[in-house]
Amino acid sequence: MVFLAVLLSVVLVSGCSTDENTPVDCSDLYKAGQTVSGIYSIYPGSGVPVWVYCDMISDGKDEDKGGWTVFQRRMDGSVNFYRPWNQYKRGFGNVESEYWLGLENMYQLTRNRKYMLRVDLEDFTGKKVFAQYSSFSVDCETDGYKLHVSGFSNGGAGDSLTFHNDMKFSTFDKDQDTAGENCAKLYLGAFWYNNCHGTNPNGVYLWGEDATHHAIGNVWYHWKNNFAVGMKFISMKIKLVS
Ligand SMILES: [Ca+2]
Repeated sequence: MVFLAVLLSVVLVSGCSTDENTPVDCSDLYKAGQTVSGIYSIYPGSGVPVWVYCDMISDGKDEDKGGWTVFQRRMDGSVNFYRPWNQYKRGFGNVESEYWLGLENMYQLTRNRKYMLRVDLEDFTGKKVFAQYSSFSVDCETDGYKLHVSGFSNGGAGDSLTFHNDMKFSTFDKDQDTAGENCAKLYLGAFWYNNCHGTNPNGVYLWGEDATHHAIGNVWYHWKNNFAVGMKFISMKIKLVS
């Protein structure tokens, strides 16, 4: 009886640690009335809060506005994205500017919920385009954080990501790409490289166009049909499919 009481209290205590109102992602925050873009804490998996930038005002159809959880962002070259596996697993950078949310968080988010993906791009002349995908998920670490992305629709950017569908994630110290060489080392980034890439969002922040070293920049090939034009701004973000 005493044992049962102890067991019951343990269950109750662990039950209390999970607040039903805890937001899993920015979609939850948006639905709860948070309509201002900015930094929020979310709970992607194990009850540990993670700071993230929520985009609550993205353009597009009405149902596509708001509730976007940004998992990758480049905007001013302030953060070095040439980093090893453990950092891409856990996440790094500054949530106010440039950061990577972390593959484990992305797995935790997408394992139980269905998400769409939007990639926003801006060049150094101020032109803005985007690409959207109706389905996005990331497998667990044992499966190499494999990417699943499909359902492209064009916001002027063209499709540079379907080429990376079903690829595992690679860093310079963990080569899981389909090329004989190490794509992360060749192109100075980290990504779901195939053989090797159509976009390199975690590559070198080029500050514009530079063809000195082939395709090392934070480029999106199918917008410019050019591997030498680095973006001024990139953000990759996901939103719950309602
Ligand atoms: Ca390889």
